[in-house]
Amino acid sequence: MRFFVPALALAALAACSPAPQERPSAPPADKAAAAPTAGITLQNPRVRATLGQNTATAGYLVIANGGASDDRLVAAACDCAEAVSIHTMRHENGRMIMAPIESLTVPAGSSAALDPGGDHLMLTGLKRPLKAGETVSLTLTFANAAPVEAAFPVVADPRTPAPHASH
Ligand SMILES: [Cu+2]
Repeated sequence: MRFFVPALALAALAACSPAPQERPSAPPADKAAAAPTAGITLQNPRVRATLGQNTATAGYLVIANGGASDDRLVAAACDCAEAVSIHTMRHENGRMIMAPIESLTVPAGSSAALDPGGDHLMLTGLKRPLKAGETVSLTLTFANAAPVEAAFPVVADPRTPAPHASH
């Protein structure tokens, strides 16, 4: 008889398990109310210092979207470069290659991370070498949010520090 008890308990758990997945949508009212003022914020912006005579380099950052609806990064510009485009990395013939993309989605209440080896800003036609220690100003344009201008420090190594290194 006692063997039936765990079996019944399991059955009850199985019956209950779909419930948590059925209550996703409606965000709490206070969160929705706070959303319009949150908007887009840029975190950890940085640009890789140029090597030698290179006239191209890459920029990285985290774009956070505190708003209630998805947004998209659609363009970027820098006085230091002739063009700034949005690149992603994709597999092609077994290799990772850079490829331009029209826009980058920044999900509502979440963020898009541009990191070495992944999505990045591609600065081309640099008007001068970029040295570690200086900063350049980039303007990011979004589908919905107002343009955001930010200072991007130039760094020799733009890789994000491992989580344990920041403690
Ligand atoms: Cu690129």
